[in-house]
Amino acid sequence: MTITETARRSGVRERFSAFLAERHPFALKPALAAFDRGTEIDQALREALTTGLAIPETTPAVSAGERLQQAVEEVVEACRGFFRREEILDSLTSDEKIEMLRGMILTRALDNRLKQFFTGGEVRWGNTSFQGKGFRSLGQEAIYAAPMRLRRGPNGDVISPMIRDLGAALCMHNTPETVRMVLSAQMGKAGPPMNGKDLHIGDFQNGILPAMAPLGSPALTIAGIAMAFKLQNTQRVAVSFIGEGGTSLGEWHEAINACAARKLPAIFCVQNNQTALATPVPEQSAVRVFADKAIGYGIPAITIDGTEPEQIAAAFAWAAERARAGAGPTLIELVAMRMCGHAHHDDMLYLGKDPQASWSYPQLTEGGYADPTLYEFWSHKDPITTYAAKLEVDIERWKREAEELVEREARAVIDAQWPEPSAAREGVFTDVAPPPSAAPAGEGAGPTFDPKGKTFLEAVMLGVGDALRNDPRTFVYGEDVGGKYGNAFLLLRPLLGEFGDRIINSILSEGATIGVCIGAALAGMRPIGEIQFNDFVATGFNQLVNNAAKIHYRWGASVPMVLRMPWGGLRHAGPYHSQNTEAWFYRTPGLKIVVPSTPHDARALMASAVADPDPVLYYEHIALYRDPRIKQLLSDAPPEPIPIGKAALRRAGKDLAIISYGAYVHVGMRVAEKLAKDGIEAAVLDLRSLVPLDRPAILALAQQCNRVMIIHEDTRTGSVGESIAAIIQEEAFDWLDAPIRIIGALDTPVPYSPPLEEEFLPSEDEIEAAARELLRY
Ligand SMILES: Cc1ncc(C[n+]2csc(CCOP(=O)(O)OP(=O)(O)O)c2C)c(N)n1
Repeated sequence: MTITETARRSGVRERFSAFLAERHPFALKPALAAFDRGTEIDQALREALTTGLAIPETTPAVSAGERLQQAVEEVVEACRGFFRREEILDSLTSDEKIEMLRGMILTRALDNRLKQFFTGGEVRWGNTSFQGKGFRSLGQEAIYAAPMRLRRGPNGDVISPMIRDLGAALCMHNTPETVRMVLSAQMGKAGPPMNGKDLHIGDFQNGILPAMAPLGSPALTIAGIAMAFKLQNTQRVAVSFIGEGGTSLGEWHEAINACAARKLPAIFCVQNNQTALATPVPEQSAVRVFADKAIGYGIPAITIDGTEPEQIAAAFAWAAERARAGAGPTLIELVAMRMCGHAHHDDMLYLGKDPQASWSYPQLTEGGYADPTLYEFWSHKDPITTYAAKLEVDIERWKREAEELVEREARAVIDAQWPEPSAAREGVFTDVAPPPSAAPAGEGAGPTFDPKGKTFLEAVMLGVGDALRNDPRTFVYGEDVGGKYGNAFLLLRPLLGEFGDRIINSILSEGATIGVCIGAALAGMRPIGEIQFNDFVATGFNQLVNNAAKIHYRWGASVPMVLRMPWGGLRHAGPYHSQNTEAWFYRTPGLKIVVPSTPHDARALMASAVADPDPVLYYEHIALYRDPRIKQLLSDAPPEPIPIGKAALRRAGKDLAIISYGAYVHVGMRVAEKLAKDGIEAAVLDLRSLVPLDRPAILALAQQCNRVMIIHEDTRTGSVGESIAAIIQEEAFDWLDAPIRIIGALDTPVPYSPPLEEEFLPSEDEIEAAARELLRY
């Protein structure tokens, strides 16, 4: 790296020194000396920082020389990055500079108008004013510059603004529609993309992933979008924004780690605005600077002034170049200060007095919780006035124009319709298929059990193989699924030869597994995620219930992903490898759940799940994997998909309805056979899907048999069985001759030792006795 013309420009030496002192202080002296001499900086650093001392290994099998060389190369690379950013700075055109200035002005005009909406009472719902809920961005408008050199527009890069990033969103698509979208989101009016269902902003068509309140979650969606971009080889980049408080969230760390480990094309931006909601930086983290968090993930990072748009534009352009070149993610920390409350209602508490919307910063008064010393310092660094002064332009006319534009859109929002109340019921799922009809006994049930057939485990594998073969967008992502291994049960091993590059090891993180699938699905892939044991889904819970489940309802996008959930007990595997987690998600609107009980259904339901436009949890019972009693001969060709939501009547009968799913279908069948010996005809309904539930099949059977027993392996309280019983008693009470009986496991964790687990689980004998008692009622 030689000193270029760019590096000779005024101010570069100062910035270079500051950069080194900030990130690589021990390299400051030699690097600056080389800079002053005009000699090769790389070589100078290598000579100065590499020592010939004979040091033994640093840690087992790692030589000191190797470690030192890595560290030196890191500094060399960082210096190259600095000069590349200087070149980019040099290349910013006057049009771009004017756009950044006007973009910041528009951002502030919009923020002011949101504040006016909050205080003004212009929008009324019935007899009361509706203020809306919104987040302020005063002091942080320079974020407008971040996407300046990204690929903007449809099929370009994708950013995930945090809740207050109006500026970044405006830059991605600087149009009156975006202004209206922001205003409409706060005011809950009909209009894209939220149509009143959420207050956050976004426009995915134009590369703006709608923001989420759970602050860490979108970082994982961004990791998934970056994964898709890499698999699609499109040279697109995905960008995550978060506040310094949000960097304490595990999901954010998981996202960076997932991207770093596979060098995905992503950028992570931390906006350190000095306080989270009310928690100051020193109480949030012990790091020196937030950029240091990157060290833990082996990616480069920089800390820059978050009020300097040119520095910001150059930093993101450089990070995007790295990402497009396959060098992986970069962390950019922007330091600024929030010059307003966290949200409109918080201005009063932060500043001590509710301010009027204004072009200049409000006074901090006594009683406000903002730090007065910091506030005083940052009040001299208003990004709009400083940049206008730097460009030597008069901005009064642009302020008026921005105000006029914003006002036009605000008026349109005031006049806009409220969403139709009925819309509250719509949009949980992408497809609006009518409820399926009950399947008559035997229909579509697949072949009979045959010891020469395929196991349940092989059937799941075949289903995954069908999906990989049929659709190049499909890939598998989960812990230990790839390489030479093929998942914890070796289920995927037969597929590794043919599809090894599409069976991808995730990092050890359920949040990342699920989040990456969500993002990849949004970006056009068809991911099949795997949770090694469904018990561990708890550490990815937020991604399922707050992200995957809500996207379609909130802003209309489909999330076509499948999440495989090896599941259940009966194997003496203890409290963390045996649970039934289906009820956790059964009551979360937005997630479909399938629970196959036979090899045929396992393969056919995999086909349906992969083809489905919504997130589908695919529960595969581990105790069925190698159960020789339920093998089935399967054809080479993929089977007809089974519509999700269609139950199967495994056995016809008129005396008792046994309703079950998963492994307990077979227990139900065995009990029915025993009862048949006494002339009792018990029907067995295999639900096959829990969401949507085949209500017609359940109700028809209840009406036909007049006695209903629901059996499942899950613990009893709050179970799917209790929910089904409630449906039957509400809708088929008149047909019942006896109370509905629900049999589930004890309301305890799953115990390990064989006698304990057997006590915990409902036994065949217990179920048979309950059935006979019910028949006697
Ligand atoms: C996971 C999560 N926990 C808590 C909150 C409530 N909350 C909203 S904003 C906020 C502070 C965020 O601070 P920071 O990440 O620094 O961003 P800033 O608001 O300062 O821009 C909190 C705690 C949330 N939205 N999400």
